[in-house]
Amino acid sequence: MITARAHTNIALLKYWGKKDENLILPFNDSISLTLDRFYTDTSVEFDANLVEDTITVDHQPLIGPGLKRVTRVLDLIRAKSGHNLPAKVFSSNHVPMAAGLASSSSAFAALAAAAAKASGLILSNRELSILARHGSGSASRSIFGGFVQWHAGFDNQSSYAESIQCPVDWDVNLITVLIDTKQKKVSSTIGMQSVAKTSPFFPAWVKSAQADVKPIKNAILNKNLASLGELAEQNAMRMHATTFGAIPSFTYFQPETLAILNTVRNLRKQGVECYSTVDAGPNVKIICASTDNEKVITRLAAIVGQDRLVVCKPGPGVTYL
Ligand code: 2P0
Repeated sequence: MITARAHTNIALLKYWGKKDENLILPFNDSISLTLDRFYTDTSVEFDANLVEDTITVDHQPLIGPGLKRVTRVLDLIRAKSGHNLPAKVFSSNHVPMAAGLASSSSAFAALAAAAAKASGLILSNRELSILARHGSGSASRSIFGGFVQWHAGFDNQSSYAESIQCPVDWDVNLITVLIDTKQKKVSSTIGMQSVAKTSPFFPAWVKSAQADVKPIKNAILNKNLASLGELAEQNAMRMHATTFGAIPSFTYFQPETLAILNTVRNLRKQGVECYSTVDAGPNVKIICASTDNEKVITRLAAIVGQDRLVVCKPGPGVTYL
């Protein structure tokens, strides 16, 4: 039995749309920060005595589309290692209670790492990233810690993530604002499919996201928080603009999302260097230096309450326990 731990990541340059649905190849590169606070532990054992794969997530048997994705990753590993044994998988997510952040990124990164090792395979992080990608695109990035780039690529082998900077040796952290902890109505998978097919803004999104790759990477390498934050916020707003143009139109924003976005802009006008990003849900993540946390938290706590704010630091890549 092998146990691996992987941490969730938040994209500062978003993955939003697949050019190949089967292989999970994105239209554009994406760049993320792996977080220290939220992670998944997954144990895997291949056992000839089992009749079929048994997958338990947070003490519940996994069913539906999630199960199909896990089986897909396990099948790839079985094919690679040349055995056909059923697997027992036990996974637990360590995120604040129903935070709406139980991201598939940490789940599939931990699964790929644990299952590959349990099969006796010795794989590089790049190979693990490719395997994790088949479970969920964003999981390709959670194999690595700190700042990470997922190269879109053009086929299975060329679409992988790699480290930009780890450890992160400058002061940048991320404050998560928990606005709605319920399951979202439009999943990321469905949302990105819909915009890629129907939103006239989608081609402009892909073009602008790909153009952001170098500037965002440079901002990270130059440890330039203002440049990184501005580019990340613009990128997130452009991603969400595609949803308004979709047929039918939809949005992940809720009234509190807009209130937080405005507050962050106002804080900036008052000289506090803080920037927002929003994923496929209503929660806002704020990028700032830890020296500004108190100012940001005081203002945000007045809107949502202190108990809905979680400060995250850069986290590590996948490890074995
Ligand atoms: C990201 N998101 O780059 C973007 C920004 C959500 C918004 O990656 O279909 O769960 O499983 O590949 O990885 C969430 O999408 O989607 C995501 P699939 P995934 O973080």
